[in-house]
Amino acid sequence: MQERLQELKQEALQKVEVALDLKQLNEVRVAYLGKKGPITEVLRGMGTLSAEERPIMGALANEVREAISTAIQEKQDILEKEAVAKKLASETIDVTLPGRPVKVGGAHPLTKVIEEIEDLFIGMGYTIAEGPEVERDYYNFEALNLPKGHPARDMQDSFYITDEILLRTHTSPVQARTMEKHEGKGPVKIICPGKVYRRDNDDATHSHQFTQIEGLVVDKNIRMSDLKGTLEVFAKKMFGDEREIRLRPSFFPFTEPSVEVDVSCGMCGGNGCSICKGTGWIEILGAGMVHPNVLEMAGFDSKVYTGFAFGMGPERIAMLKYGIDDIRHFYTNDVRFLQQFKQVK
Ligand code: FA5
Repeated sequence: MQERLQELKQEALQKVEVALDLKQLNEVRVAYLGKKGPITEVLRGMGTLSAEERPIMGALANEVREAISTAIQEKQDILEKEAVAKKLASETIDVTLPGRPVKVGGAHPLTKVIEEIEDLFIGMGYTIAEGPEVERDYYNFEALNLPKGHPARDMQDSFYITDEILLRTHTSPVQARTMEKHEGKGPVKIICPGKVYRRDNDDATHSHQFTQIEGLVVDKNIRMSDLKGTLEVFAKKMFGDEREIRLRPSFFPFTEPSVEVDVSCGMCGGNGCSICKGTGWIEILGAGMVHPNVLEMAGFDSKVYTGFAFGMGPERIAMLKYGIDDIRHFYTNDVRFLQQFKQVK
């Protein structure tokens, strides 16, 4: 029995020695010190010993248990320290490594152009007005001197929702709504940016959904020369001091007289090239003096008040400013296109 105990001790100590991790060590503990282990087994057989042998054997068994237990505890301390060291090593941060760059987006080029135009007009004392994109036929057409059945309605093919409700075809309804709110009292000095919708076929210069910025000034003694001066400041700030504008007679039912406004071609300096189709001029917006009918319908006395209005497409302005050849680039979210405008202020 004595030999068996010594054998078990050697065996256990060796297994403790070679245990690679805490799991293996625990297996040794269970195997040798557990209730069903061989030492307990040996102790159970002590009943067969003589009274003199029993205490000697009991002491030896306790000594063996103690030795194994101590060895396990020591090994456990070592393995735990190793595990902590390993974990720390695996979690070490190399602070000298270069950081991973975070991709930063930028405002959409159209947003930038719209904000630039807004800032410019805010600097001239305008405020920003907004209106609904789903609009009443009344504000989109009738209040703008375009009664039902008027042939000029065909100039803007519309998306109707009901007979009376449509997706606005231009931002001009915002001027009608704003004038109405003023209840016949000037001055009114607003710009209205926003989305508009037309049943136009998409191509390089047309989109079924695009943006417009409307401008409206109503007060006493507003003249065509005020309109021209305002648009001259706008064109020079947007495109450069060397650029000129010209006004050509045109027709809009809500303005009289009406004009199309051209800016001198930046590519050829006005001499004529393929960009301006040989004319030296590029069309940028429609404008005119607010029609007396429009003023009256909104509650203004057209004998006291006059006004001018203009409407432009920021996509076309941005295309001219940055040499963009297709309006669809604005809507297809190609980051290669968008990234080029990240630095543009
Ligand atoms: C109008 O919409 C008038 N409401 C503008 C106006 C306001 C005139 C106030 C007088 C007084 P027009 O249909 O020309 O006008 O459109 C104005 C601008 O919107 C055009 O110069 C063009 O830049 C842009 N535009 C028109 N149709 C499209 C389209 N399908 N895609 C992109 N831009 C367009």
